[in-house]
Amino acid sequence: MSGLFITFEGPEGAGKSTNLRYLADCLRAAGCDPLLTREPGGTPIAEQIRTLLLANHSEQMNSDAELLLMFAARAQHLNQVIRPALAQGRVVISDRFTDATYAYQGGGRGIDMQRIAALETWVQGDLRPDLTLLFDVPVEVGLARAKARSALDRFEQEERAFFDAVRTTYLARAADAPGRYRVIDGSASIEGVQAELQPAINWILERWHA
Ligand code: Z5A
Repeated sequence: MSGLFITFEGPEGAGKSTNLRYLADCLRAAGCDPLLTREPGGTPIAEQIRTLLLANHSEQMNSDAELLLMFAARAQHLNQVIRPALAQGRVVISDRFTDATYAYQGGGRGIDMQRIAALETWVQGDLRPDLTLLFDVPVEVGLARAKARSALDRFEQEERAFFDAVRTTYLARAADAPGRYRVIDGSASIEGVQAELQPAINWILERWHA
């Protein structure tokens, strides 16, 4: 048995978490019980790595160290949570996954994409999301939402150019593989975004029933 692996991606404040809850409610109403998780994180060990990654430190975190910590957390998450749930035939929905590594560590930090691809293959083998919902918002809209919500974490304090590169990388990846991605306009009203999600919800339910 093999489940469905769905990922939510986008720059900060794009509405991933808000819409993940909405999508999960729609699936539950149709009788499907998705497993909801997130990256970095998703297991006790991976959540400890998340705390380390998001905290503001007096010492600057080296970009390679940041990249390797992302994949260390991912290895734990995949083996403890994602793979077992998929093997049981469940719908797994992760708030961020490896597209975020390409966008933030590749686009934002400037790490060679081939290096990321090598780690992706090492840690994941051939496992890739079946569907990725990319919530796209202009950088200033997303950052304003993040600032209004809570104190900024280590990533949210980056320069404007960093966030521009993150957004550009996400959109380029979606354009390269349109079969896997649905790009959602995250700057629309909450009701407008939810309406845009309906085809994806139907897509998931059709495959879950099959
Ligand atoms: N990261 C990385 O660098 N490499 C990796 O491989 C991975 C991650 C996996 C943690 O991610 C950080 O880790 C992240 C990238 C890095 N960088 N940062 N920061 P995270 O997902 O935990 O953190 P986040 O991106 O900052 O999430 P977020 O700010 O919570 O964004 P969101 O989930 O997309 O948004 P939200 O919580 O649903 O909404 C934000 C606010 O906007 C909230 O008050 C909502 O009520 C409001 N909102 C949402 N939608 C709307 C609409 N449509 N209209 C108006 N207001 C709205």
